[in-house]
Amino acid sequence: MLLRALLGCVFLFVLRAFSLSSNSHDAVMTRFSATPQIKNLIIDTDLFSDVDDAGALLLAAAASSTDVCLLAVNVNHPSSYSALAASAILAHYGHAHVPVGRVRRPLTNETFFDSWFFELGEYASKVAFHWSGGTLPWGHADDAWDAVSLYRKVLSEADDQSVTIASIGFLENLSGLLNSTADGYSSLNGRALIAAKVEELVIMGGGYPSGYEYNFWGSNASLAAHVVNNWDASPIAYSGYELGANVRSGARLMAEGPAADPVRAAYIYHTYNTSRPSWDPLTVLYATSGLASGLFEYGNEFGYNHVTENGSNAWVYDDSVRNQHWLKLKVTEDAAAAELERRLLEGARAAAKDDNASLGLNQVPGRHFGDL
Ligand SMILES: [Ca+2]
Repeated sequence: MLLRALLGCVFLFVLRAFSLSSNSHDAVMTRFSATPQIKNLIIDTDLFSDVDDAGALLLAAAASSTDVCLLAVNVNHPSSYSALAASAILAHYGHAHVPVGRVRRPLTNETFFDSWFFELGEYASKVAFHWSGGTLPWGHADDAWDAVSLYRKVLSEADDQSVTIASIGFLENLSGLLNSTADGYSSLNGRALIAAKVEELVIMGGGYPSGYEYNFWGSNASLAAHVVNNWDASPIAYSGYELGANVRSGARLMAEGPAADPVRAAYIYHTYNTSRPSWDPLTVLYATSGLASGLFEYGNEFGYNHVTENGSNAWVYDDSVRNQHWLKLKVTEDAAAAELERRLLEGARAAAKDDNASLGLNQVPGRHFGDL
């Protein structure tokens, strides 16, 4: 894990090539004749007011091993603790090198307070402090990349049609990417860069076939409308409110997960040992594994999504548009929850095993949550 953290996806590529070459003589030949297809992934998260973003980051980090390469994480909430916590989580899961981007607005020191239900707790600042690490250690949120520049850098460096973007929060950064113009990274404008590099955009937001959901109205509805109504340069898959609302996860991670795991702690801080809906983990699971995961199917054959200026959305059944779909579960909600719990636990245990092997759990700086 530490080696991978140092070398990033170069190590992933070599590992994949070696894996292919070790199978057979024919496979040895493929090492020289074919490039292993790796799915490149960028996450855009509002990690702040719901812990399912942390669960989603765990899944993305855990998937980034043999088939997925996590290129960057952009944060679309302006709290400095959101960016710091993202960096901390990435570092814990062996991705200390992965760059973190931030919104163009000034960062704040806001912390979450559940003024709606007085039920949920704050976790971003606590995870950021106790698990400080990665490219943005505690106190260094201002070192984050400008999210739009980070998009343009990693997209310009990626193979054509190789990048999946998973949006699990607000659409501010993606709106900026869409509006961006040629720079030192690429002579292409945002729309052309997306067309060249993005294989699929996966958006958690809206309801299907129509709805009024937080990720579209909760920050700046006009930016959500800008992205959804103008993104025609790649296929899009939508993960709606109804997909994850009744898929409850986190309970097994809290009950059985490693004591020093930051995402387990985040769920405990946030939920007080209950579980949460799984909007973002399901979205990232689709982004990493697609329909091949066996959990999803498309809810429509054709048409496109439209967002109004107040953030509501409705599907437009235009049979000339064939590259936009909303997702439905192909399995029961309980089965989807069980699969998420399995993956969350497996990812957390793999990271803990690595830490124990290399450092010894009690020697890891900043991790003092053995009694959680
Ligand atoms: Ca989110």
